[in-house]
Amino acid sequence: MQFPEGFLWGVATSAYQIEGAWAEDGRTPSIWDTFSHTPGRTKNGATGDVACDHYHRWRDDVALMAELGIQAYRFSVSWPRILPEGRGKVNQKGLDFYSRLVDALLEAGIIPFVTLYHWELPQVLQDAGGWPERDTAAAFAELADVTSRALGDRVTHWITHNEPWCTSLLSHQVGVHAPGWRDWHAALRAAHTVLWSHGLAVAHIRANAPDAEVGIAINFEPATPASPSPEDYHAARLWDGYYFRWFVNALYGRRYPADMVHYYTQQGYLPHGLDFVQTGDMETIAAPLDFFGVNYYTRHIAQAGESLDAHRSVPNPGAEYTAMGWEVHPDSFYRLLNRLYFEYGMGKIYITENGCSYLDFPHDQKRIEYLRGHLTAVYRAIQNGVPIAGYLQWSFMDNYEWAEGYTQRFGIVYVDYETQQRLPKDSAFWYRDVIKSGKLNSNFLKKDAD
Ligand code: IFM
Repeated sequence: MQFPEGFLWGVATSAYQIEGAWAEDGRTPSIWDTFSHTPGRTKNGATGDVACDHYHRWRDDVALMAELGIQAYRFSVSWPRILPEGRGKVNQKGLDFYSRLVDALLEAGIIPFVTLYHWELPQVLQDAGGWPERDTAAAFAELADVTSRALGDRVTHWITHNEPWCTSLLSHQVGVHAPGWRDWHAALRAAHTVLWSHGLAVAHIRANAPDAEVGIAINFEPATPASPSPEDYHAARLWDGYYFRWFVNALYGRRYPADMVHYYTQQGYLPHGLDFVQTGDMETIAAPLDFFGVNYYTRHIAQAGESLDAHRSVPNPGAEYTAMGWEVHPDSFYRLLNRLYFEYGMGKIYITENGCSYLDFPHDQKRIEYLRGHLTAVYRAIQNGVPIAGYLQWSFMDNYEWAEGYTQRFGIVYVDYETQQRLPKDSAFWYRDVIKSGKLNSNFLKKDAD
């Protein structure tokens, strides 16, 4: 399987998961510092205080990427490093860090993809109400402005938000991510502010970096009914509205899906309807984009009778599961990519995240099989005409997996947290060879499609 000429091969990380240096050079705490320092919130009480110490080791990390032939690197900026008070006063030291990183990447021939929000809301903004409040969107627009002014002369690929579903529902309704709320109404308000702030940010990036490509990274867990019964079908449709259509429809000018507005209202999650949506918001949210970022790891098997609060995919006996307990299902990825193009007409897609946690080191054959299977799905979708322009593997190196702390390892590069040594796994060399040839040997099996 030969990938098209110019297909971009890269890796991805995010600031809090790798940087460390949580209180250095003027950075103030984010909601993740508060959350991870609160007993009982993360596995073994793990924090991102040190993480991979990338803040001090970035030069070596870029050099290793270059050695592996990586062509694009997606990273995020830490909001409280750049705007320690959330808005207003700019911390030049914070901006300088990212500016140096961008220069080093460009010098190594690696294209930077900058994500503005990968979950590090400054704690001061949380104290003022956080994402459920509209003012937070105005503050985010300021971050977009300041950052794109500073880096827009060199950064050609921008991602406003990473996984708005996680920022809103996972963090305010399910409650396993910072700030750890369990409040449906707040979660739905947060989802709206996040989406609206995305549209505001797009305008700033366009003004400061007119030639750059701008997009957003959305995460998916495509729903499959557990059986062909109408009840299970209905459960899958509900999950689809909750996870997929609420976000994608709004971003693509279709507004919030009527069936979900009805459902949420019936459940009492929208006690005053969509009163938080103001005139013009939906048009701002649907600002035209240059690309659509897809994050995919697993699917969701839905069964009647389960509420969205239970948040549990029906187990699939005999299937392969990763260390996260996520089912390996490349065919759902293939179908998702087709749906995005044939149903929504995305003009250009980047896979902004895809990967798996396995603890094996250095011989991580299961990761190689996972990546091969999912790249095969990408290849098959391209054959159908789906315009996929690149693939950013998650993650370049093992890192802080949020509430899971350091118990999960998503990297193609192993990190020894005692010594901070970086040790490429077999998958890193495998990926290097794929990049070099632009070619893949298939492991697609008919059974994957069942
Ligand atoms: O580590 C996360 C990342 O921060 C966002 N997407 C999913 C990854 C794996 O859980």
